Amino acid sequence: MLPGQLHKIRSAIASTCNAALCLDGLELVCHIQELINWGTLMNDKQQILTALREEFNRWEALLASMSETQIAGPSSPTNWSIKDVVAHLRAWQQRSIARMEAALHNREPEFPRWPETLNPDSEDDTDQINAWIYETNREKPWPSVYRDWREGFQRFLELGEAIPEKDLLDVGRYPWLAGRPLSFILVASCEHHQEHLEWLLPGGSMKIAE
Ligand code: NI
Repeated sequence: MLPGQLHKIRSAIASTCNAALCLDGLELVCHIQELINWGTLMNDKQQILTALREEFNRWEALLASMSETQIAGPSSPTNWSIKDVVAHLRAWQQRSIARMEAALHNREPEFPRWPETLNPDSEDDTDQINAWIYETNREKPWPSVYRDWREGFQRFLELGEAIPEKDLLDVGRYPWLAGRPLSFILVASCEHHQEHLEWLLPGGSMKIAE
């Protein structure tokens, strides 16, 4: 998919459901499914996991092609470094991992501690949460940010493998998903990574701070 097409789809999503770009899932993906016709993919565990692995490999290839200086700087609140983007993806992926762990252990999700005044499931708070994630991670060294993101992604894939397909696809399986199947969480994380990667690649808009 061309970056322009993706941006158009993102705009359509934003206008039809007011979903923020960086939520980890629930409101957003139903519209993505309609617009990108992910219907087939959404109903096949191995296709979802293959798409996630390919996305992981694309990020790994990009990061391997750059020096630490290129990745880590320069950085400002309106122009994130690639390190900031990876830390942003890692932060939201922690919530996605929490949902997958909950599904595996048949319990409620135990989310990472974010500011109690902000609601990660509300678009109204997304900008503030993203600013908080940025400030919280901006001083961390790249090797640490990279390791956390990489290990998190691998854990996410392991969890996807460990959960039976029927549980991933069953709409009513997990009450805390409010009528969505767990597969939405996998696809949403894949899509979030894809979106930020598209912005970073040549021809992308370099609009990385959302
Ligand atoms: Ni984002």
